[in-house]
Amino acid sequence: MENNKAEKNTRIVGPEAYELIERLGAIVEGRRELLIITHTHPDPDSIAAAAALQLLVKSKFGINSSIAYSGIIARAENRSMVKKLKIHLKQYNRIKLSRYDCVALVDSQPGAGNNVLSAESECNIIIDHHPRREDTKGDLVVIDPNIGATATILIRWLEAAEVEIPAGIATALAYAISSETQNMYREAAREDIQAYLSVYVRASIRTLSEIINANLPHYYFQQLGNALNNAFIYGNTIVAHLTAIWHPEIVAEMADFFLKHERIETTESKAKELRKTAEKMITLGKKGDLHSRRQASSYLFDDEVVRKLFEEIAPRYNDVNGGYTRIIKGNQRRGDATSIAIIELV
Ligand SMILES: [Mn+2]
Repeated sequence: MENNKAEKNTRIVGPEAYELIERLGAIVEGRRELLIITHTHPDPDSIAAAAALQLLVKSKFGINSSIAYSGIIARAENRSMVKKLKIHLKQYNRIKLSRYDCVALVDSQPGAGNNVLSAESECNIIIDHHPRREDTKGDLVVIDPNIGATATILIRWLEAAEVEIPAGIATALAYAISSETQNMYREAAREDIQAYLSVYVRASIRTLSEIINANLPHYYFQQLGNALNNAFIYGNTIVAHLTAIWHPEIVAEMADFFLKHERIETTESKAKELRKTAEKMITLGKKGDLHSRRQASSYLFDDEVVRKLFEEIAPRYNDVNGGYTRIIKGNQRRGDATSIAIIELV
């Protein structure tokens, strides 16, 4: 009974969708070309949302667009997603900016740090599900932090605009929602589940499975091996020494991997506190005398961690003073938008 009631209250195509599409049309109509910007290192949600927006403005308003990212597509799953679904993304530094007279940003906001736009950058259209930043402004700003994926907003619009979603884009959107919400497991909104189901029936299940089970390159296993060998638990944080990394994205991949550990629930602010302690501990470890060891024990409680600190970790930093750690942001926790972090020893 309860379920039925909720079902009626939440519709994929809400009346507000029609109004927003009309406003979108007023912005893009008559333009030469739209530039759609994703994350610097685009994740499935930003890639799928960009592809869906591209489809919407083309089908509904006849406007061409390009999708651009400024970093690299690092994860094997994401590489496989754009390759298999033939989603065309351009390198931001290779495009001619003067060609575009309208700019959209998906799954982020100017100045958020994970995209090429600064807070002062002109951006016409912003579609996102992260908490609204104070200085976010544009001609059309649609931000819904109660939704688990930007892809969900775009699916709602495509349906309201009665645009047929081809299998490739349906597959991208389905993968975006499932990866963003960890298979609907992590605080997906009812809208996300409904949107997922509506694209899932149009998606290529085979391609979806090929993306999820993408072959992982050798460096992934090398990095994972290093991380596993060097990681230790401190409180409810995993501290992992990753040695030389192939690309910054790999750190987030490792952080995601370690999030499966039952004791990990560190938030960014806790990680910042912990960082101070970690730096202090390494300083004690470098001194290496009995007094320092006792001081460290009173903080760390776990003898094995103290041993590891004094015998394995601290000696690595003999030649440097300070700056031993770096905080890596992992995925954002849905619902309360707390950032999960992992501390890396550099
Ligand atoms: Mn997202």
